[in-house]
Amino acid sequence: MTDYASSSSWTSFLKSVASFSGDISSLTAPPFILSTTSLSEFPQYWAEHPDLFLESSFITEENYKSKFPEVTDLESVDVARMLSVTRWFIATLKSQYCSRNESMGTEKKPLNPFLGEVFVGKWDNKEKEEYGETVLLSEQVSHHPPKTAYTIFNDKNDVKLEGYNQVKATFSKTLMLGVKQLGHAMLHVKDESFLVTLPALHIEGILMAAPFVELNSKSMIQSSSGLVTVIEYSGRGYFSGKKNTFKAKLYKSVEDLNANNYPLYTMSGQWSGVSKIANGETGEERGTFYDAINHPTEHIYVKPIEEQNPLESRRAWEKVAEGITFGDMSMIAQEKGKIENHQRELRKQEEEEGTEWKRRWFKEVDYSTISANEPLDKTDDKFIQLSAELNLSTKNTPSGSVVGDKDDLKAETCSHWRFNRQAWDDEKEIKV
Ligand code: 0T9
Repeated sequence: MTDYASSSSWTSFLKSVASFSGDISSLTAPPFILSTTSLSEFPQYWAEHPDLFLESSFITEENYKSKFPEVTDLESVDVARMLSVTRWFIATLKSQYCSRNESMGTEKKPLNPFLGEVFVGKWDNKEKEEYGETVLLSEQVSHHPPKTAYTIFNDKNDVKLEGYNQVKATFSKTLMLGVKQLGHAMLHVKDESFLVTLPALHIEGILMAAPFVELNSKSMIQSSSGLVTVIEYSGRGYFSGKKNTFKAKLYKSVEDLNANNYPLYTMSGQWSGVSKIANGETGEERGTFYDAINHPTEHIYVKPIEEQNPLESRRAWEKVAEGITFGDMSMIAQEKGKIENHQRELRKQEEEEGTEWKRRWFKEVDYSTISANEPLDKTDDKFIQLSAELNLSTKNTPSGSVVGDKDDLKAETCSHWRFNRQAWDDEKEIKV
């Protein structure tokens, strides 16, 4: 334990939490709990294992059995791809939810991106020619409330991920921060699509100035092949005495899931450690599913700051980040103030001109007028169809909400952010 917990800056921060309005960015926290990384960078966590991100695209009718040698009862190439996508997803969790603790000792409050902030980079995978380049583009498409849209694509192997992040947070009386994620992610691998719902989480350890994430609830991965995986999370003590545990079940169809039939496979263990795969009916083990310890992450390549555009995250926040590193409150306030004033100036100007900040690479799609039976070319993605399979709400609800539940009934809009590839192909100023 550190003595941060008893510092006056922390106790006064905790007092300010009592009057929390729902907007975490408005809380002024002491420098030691501030991260020098903006939330616009978080989408990189989806691809810090470029091999697993791409793996399903290499699985074919001819080779699928060899991809999971210990799973001797694999019945089809679709199942092999679904296992692969499930493994990729499980492998992203350690980056998504543990990496700040690993690099900085605790979870920290990320920088709150400004409207139009972008973060771009790539994994060039030079050592593996067949991988080609994997590119990440992330853009802050809304400031109030904060929303970050992103895509990660690999043209060579026809793999694309797109999605957006938005959270709703509430402090409980015991100073636990409950967080619901409102966005979703979609993975497209050649002709197959997967809808991924995002788990709810909570931040523990705030009182002790040592915050960390625990996942709750579940995630679903619905494939256009009909296969579906349900992943349930728990923290210490529920499934076992270990932290970061999960239980995943891969079903042949949503009908099997709803009828409580046996899954094809169950995967369980620690997502930040080792997990095993077993036959879903007999429980017979089929070897290791994923071992996070033996899979170091590969970090994204980002251009040096001197070569970055002023809208690029690390360049824009450079001075604020310096202030945080020095623990210099007044420098932080001054440099943050510059960014905020500039943003206010822009908003004022737009209001006077009757214009709006132009989103760079993403567009907002209103799904309220599109139905599940509509021809696919009306939407360029399969969000509606895949949601319908699982009876998921397509409204702006916490990820994983079901049609007719209380969040679905309360929500009014169905607007989601999608990548506009043409806009990126036409991009002249920002390069990866
Ligand atoms: C999408 C992820 C998300 C973003 C972060 C809640 C949180 C902001 C959102 C959900 C990523 O794919 C996954 C991981 C971690 C999530 C963050 C953890 C966290 O603490 C922050 C919130 C906004 C805070 O900074 C709370 C302040 C606290 C650390 C100090 C009291």
